[in-house]
Amino acid sequence: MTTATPVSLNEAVLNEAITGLTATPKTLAPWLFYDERGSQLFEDITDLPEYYLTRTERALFRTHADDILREFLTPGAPSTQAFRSPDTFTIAELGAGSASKTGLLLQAATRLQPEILYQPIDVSASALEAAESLAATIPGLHVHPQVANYVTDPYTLSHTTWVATRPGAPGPDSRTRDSQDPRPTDTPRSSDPTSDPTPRARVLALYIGSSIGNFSPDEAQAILRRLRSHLQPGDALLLGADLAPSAHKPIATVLSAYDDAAGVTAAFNLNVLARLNRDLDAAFSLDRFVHRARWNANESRIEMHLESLIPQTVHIAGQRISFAQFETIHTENSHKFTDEALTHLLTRSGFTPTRTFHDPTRSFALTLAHTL
Ligand code: AVI
Repeated sequence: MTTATPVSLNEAVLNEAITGLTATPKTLAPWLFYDERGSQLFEDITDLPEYYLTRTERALFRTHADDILREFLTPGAPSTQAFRSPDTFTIAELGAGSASKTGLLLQAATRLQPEILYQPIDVSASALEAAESLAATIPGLHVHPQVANYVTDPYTLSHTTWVATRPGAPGPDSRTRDSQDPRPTDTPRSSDPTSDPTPRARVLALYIGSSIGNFSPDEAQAILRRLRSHLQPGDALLLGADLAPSAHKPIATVLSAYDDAAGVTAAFNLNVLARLNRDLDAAFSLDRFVHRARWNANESRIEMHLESLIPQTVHIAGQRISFAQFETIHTENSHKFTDEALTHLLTRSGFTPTRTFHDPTRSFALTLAHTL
């Protein structure tokens, strides 16, 4: 996959369009989906009856939020009713979006620790505004957002509690801090006020939503290795991934999640051409292409393509792009994992998987992996 270079967005769209559409086979990178219209269509997809991923992962958070935190803080310890966190911790999230599922975990976190710092990282500033608004509904939650592309941009993960750690410096939560809070911002907070003035917090990093599936195996490893380099012993990753078809999960179920009856995924896929028309003044006729979703068993992935219904030529920024009838533009891969493949990916990225939470039909997995 090609990612946006640090030029203007329109230039990045143009580079991607020309590079991808003059290649053989033709491709367009999936980041092109997510303009304003595409982001709305993706939100609509997550509510579709066929798109089981979001609701299954949400149900896992609803059922297991307390177990996930207990396992993060005390790996392997038996579940006891009266659990107290042995350490201070903070929660970070790559590609947080609006963080609607994460709210369930954050709520559970505030039952263990009265104040919790949440560090969402996302390329979309408007999505982060929605993540920030969680602070209004979860007492004790402090949100420190970062606008960054976690694949290409630098990002940071704080290992301190939510208050400022340098005298006089604004704290990580300075944008969201409750104005009623009586503590001065340069007062570090710790369960033991006489302890280290910059108390270390363990980090639980979330990478959920099966976003990992949209990258090639090498790219996925690079993303996780980079995340691992920000983590320290005692930290952990919670990875959410869609599972491969199995005896409990027919291929047809997976395929229909990417080819729904209402045509929302088709509209999402075709929006990439509409975006090229809008952003680059290209001249794609959307009714001359159709959405195709295919299962590629060798690569264990759903592929999305746009197929040209007729032979045609389209002009983009002075370039002629010719299509044969039935020729496709490959727009997305969505890898589906076995538990073994997830273990392999995590291990070679420097993590030790410690526990996996499955839904009853083993459609989706939330895997907790420690840094050890
Ligand atoms: C964002 N990502 C995890 C989605 C997926 O399922 O691969 C994107 C998507 N493409 C079509 N439908 C949803």
